[in-house]
Amino acid sequence: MERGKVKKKDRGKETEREKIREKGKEEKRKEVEKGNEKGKEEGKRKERETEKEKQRFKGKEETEKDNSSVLSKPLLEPPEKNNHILVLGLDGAGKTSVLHSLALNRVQHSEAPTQGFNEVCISTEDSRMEFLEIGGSEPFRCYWETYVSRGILLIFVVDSADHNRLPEAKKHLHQLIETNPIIPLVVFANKQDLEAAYHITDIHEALALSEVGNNRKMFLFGTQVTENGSEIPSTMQDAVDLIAHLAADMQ
Ligand code: G3D
Ligand code: MG
Repeated sequence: MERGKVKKKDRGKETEREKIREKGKEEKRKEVEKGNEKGKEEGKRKERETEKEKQRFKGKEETEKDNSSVLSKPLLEPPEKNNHILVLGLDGAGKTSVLHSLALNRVQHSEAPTQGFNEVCISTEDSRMEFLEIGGSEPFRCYWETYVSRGILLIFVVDSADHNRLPEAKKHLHQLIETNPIIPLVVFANKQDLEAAYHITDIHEALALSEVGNNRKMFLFGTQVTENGSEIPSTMQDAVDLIAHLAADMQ
């Protein structure tokens, strides 16, 4: 009897243990399912992230492609060719901004100072012009004279509002034109949008352009690069046409 009772008790305990084991298994199963769900969610999230990343990358690639339509090629080594249209002037005058705006036919400010050389190609209906900007800061100025002696046209850009540096700009400009007695000169009196900007007649005087030489073709334009994406002023469009003519004459 005792034993039977014990057995019954034992069986009871066994059933109890059985129930606990079952409950444990059930909970574990639920945990695993929950885990799987979480895993699936995590997987989906990662997929979404990768897709977003791909889209971002594609966007970046497209932006880069768009910018490359400017055909701007920053070079660290001096280029070999001789038939460049040179774009020179002190650092910060706006050489890159003007050049990119002319190439795109839309205002486009530069994003960083030019370190070295910057080649830009502009194609019009009947010509293809290769521009070479050389950095305007001290370490790059030693290249100016070398290139001006083999260039076909000199575009000299000045910041019309930077009154203090106009004498320095004038000194460099006159050294350059002495190096090449026939190269035509186009001066861009840039940043005309700024209140402090000198009018082009004052720039003509400040740069002593009357002393440039009677046998040389010389032109002066007021230019401005204002809001990114806006249309370039008509004076800048006229300047491109003139540059194309001058370059064709020199080829
Ligand atoms: P550089 O190539 O001659 O060194 P950048 O000059 O084209 O790099 O321009 C130098 C700075 O002047 C840039 O500003 C650029 O946005 C600004 N700039 C260029 N052209 C004009 C203009 O016509 N008007 C005004 N208001 N600003 C101009 P950050 O701020 O990038 O230095
Ligand atoms: Mg530059």
